[in-house]
Amino acid sequence: QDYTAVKLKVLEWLETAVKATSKIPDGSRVYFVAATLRPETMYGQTCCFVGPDIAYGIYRVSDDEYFLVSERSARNIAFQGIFAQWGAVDKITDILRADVIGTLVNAPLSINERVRVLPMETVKFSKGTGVVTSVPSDSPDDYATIIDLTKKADYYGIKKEWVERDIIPIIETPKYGSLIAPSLVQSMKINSPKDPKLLEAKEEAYKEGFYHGTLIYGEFKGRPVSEAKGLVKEGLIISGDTFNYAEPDGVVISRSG
Ligand code: ZZB
Repeated sequence: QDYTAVKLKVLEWLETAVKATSKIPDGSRVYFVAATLRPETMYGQTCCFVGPDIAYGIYRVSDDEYFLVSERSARNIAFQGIFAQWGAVDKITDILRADVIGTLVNAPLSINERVRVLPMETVKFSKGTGVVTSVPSDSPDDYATIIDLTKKADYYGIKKEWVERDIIPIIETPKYGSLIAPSLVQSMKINSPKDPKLLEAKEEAYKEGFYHGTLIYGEFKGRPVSEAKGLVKEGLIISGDTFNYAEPDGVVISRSG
């Protein structure tokens, strides 16, 4: 699978992260790195998700740059010429999800420039970087999670205002209007982030968005998604906000690593 890895720069850690992040040299940049298949939707990011029971770490890229990703993906990144030394992983510290919930990060290109790190129960340890950037306008999984987090903010120990951000229309489709994900979640009567119907909703959203969608926001407004995808991605690579991240197919990796 070929992903675009999006770098969300840490602007402010919460108190809970102080201990875990104490080994990061002062003045360094730390990024939550999210794997996406939809670079053209980055305008609509509203938060950044981390999953339960995933071994996360902070990894050294260079003296003043660090990535927060899953342990598993750090080992993949090491073989893609991103870290200082080919094949070598330099972990500064382990990170628990509880350490980083609420961290304030910068979401490149998004209308919501500053977004929070929030919990998502359905993040898989075995896919991407274990960090997911949330686009509730176009991802049914993200929309279903946002609804759940809003309802149960106290339970998750998060602030409502971290979740309730502007969901702006970025892609227009003939079938679902300009908010594909909310439209599908409502019409399919999906009311939990664990609803199995989300798989079908995701496939439908991918298909409609890609084949029939038009970008209605940003620099490439008016272009079909199939065309805009590459253009947005190229811009993000040139600006240094993303890099290509490939994942080996069909490789079974044990949980303990
Ligand atoms: C932003 C985005 C915007 C995404 C969208 C999708 C959509 P797939 O299709 O199953 O290969 N993702 C990435 N890593 C994980 C993970 N470890 N666990 C759970 N979800 C993950 O999955 C690729 C997409 O799933 C990625 O693209 C990411 O969310 C999420 F409008 O990034 B995406 C219709 C989908 N729309």
